[in-house]
Amino acid sequence: MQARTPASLHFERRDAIGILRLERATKRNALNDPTVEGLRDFFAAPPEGLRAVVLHGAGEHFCAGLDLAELSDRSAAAGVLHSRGWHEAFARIQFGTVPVVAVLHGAVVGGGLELACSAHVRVAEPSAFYALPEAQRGIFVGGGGSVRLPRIIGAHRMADMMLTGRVYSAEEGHALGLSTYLEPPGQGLSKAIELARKMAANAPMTNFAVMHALPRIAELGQDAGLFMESLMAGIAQSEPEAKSRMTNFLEKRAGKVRKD
Ligand code: 1HE
Repeated sequence: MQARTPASLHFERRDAIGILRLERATKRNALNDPTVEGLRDFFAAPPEGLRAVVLHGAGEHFCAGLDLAELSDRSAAAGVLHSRGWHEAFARIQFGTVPVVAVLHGAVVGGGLELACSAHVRVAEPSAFYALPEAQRGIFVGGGGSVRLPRIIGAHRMADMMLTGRVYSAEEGHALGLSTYLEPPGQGLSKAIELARKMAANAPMTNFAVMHALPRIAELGQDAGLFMESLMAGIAQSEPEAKSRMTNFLEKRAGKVRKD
């Protein structure tokens, strides 16, 4: 059953594309519990027929991270469970049923950066900046940052960000792989929608393989990785859609690969 989104999340549909907006601009889209639970529930059961999602933020910033107003007098155990709740929500994004493109502008900090890292593709605008101010707040990352970020920029750079409060600009973040598209001001969303449409046009089994097999294969040693790749390749090519797509190309009914 499809979940209702909380007021802090705005959902709009354009055919097979879903556009999900963090809708708490007055608090710089800081992630409170209802928002994290809303993300979890949305990605656990996306609306029927949705093939890709664009995630972006209202106002001047993508996301200011954890809602610090909620960091009350939690016990250690309650803190662990709170972090596990974020893990569950962000895993629903990374290992869900639809590929996700995040549009990054303004602050992409703390839990906001952790959220961005759970998306499959990141499009940045020049206003984006990246930071992990957890050390300044006396806390640690808890939304999967220590697992996902080192795989993108390296543990040494993450340690630098946390220890020194280093802030990376959009250009620096782009060079490090925090984004794979850097668009002119105000054009991130339209680019993300364009990319989402391309994803939505892929065979579902290929998108499944990219979302679920690829990150796991990347964690394996060469021998096991190559074997798992072969298993996934065999499954994907056996799909009727793969057969018809290949026939379409051979019979000149499908597009060629062209550079832009
Ligand atoms: C917030 C939050 C927040 C803003 N929680 N309320 N994250 C941080 O340490 C980042 C803290 N935020 C900032 O550094 C700045 O707010 C921004 C650079 C993001 C934006 O600056 P600016 O000048 O546009 O906005 P502002 O005036 O600082 O904030 C506007 C309002 O949003 C203000 O509330 P108001 O009632 O005074 O209007 C701020 O208090 C509020 N606000 N950010 C709560 N984060 C799972 S572990 C993850 C751990 C973390 O994410 S740690 C990092 C937390």
